[in-house]
Amino acid sequence: MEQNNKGYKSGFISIIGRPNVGKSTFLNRVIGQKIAIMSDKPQTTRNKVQGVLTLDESQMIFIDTPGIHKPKHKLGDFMLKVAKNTLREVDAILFMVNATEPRGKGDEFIIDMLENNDTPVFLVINKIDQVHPDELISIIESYKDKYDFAEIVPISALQGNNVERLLETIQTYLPEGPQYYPADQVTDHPERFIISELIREKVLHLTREEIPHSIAVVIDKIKKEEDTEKDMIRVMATIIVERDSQKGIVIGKRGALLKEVGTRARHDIEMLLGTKVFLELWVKVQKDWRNKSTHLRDYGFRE
Ligand code: GDP
Ligand code: MG
Ligand code: K
Repeated sequence: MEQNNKGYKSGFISIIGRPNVGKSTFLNRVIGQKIAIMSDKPQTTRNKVQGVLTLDESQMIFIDTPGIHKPKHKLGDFMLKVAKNTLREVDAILFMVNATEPRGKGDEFIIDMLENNDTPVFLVINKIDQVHPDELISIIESYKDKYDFAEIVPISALQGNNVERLLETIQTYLPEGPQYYPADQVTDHPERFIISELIREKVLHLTREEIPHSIAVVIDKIKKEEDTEKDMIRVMATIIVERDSQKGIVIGKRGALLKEVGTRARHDIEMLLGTKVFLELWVKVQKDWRNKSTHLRDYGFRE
């Protein structure tokens, strides 16, 4: 704890909203580092990722909550439970919606979920760079009576409009508290998770629609190579798919696709860790892993 001035504020802020409203984009802008994975495909972010913003007067710990939606299978149930618990623990909730889309069932589901929650909820209307001010007014109208929002703040996470003001407003809601994390720390132990998400992102990008989001990437080992001249980190990871046919797709002709996944992921991991990386990837078939609760723990889903 480097700083414990009287009046210093700190707290946890959860970001919730339908897939693709811009939660990761916002977090990345605020933290200024690629810690949450951005993608046009929904549900790329499946676990809590914390980004820490340290300012002179406050420290904000952001939680990029997975897209909350009606559960379709066991993993969905699990995610929803994690999300609900998270929402009770935090100091503020940013409920992010897309200014270019009318209020939908997914938004209603989230609003229902917020019932019986004392945490202040901000309605953050994102992507205002894409709408006319009149449209923005009708979006606000369509939400404002649905919940007792603490604040309604329009922003553009992509272009940065009003993001500064949003941060200042959040600060006013935070309790007095210590600086939980050192100022130079932007994430709370997520290297393993980030690395697995970087690999998963590359697989999803390179396979387009052929490989569903049901894949998982498990980091088997991250180890410093002692016997090399330069600093070098060895990362061993396994890509888990559900069917043999998917295994074939991920490996590709003569291993070409897997090799490309490795090249791209290695590049990003090297940027993240700031050292040379040796990446070893395996592909494994594990049928129906999503529905096996016992396996969820192994894949890094914690309650
Ligand atoms: P998430 O699923 O809520 O985390 O959404 P992402 O952050 O992955 O963003 C989904 C898509 O919306 C990406 O293509 C982003 O570039 C885009 N996006 C996010 N914020 C904005 C914004 O303020 N304006 C515009 N025009 N696009 C945005
Ligand atoms: Mg996201
Ligand atoms: K996404």
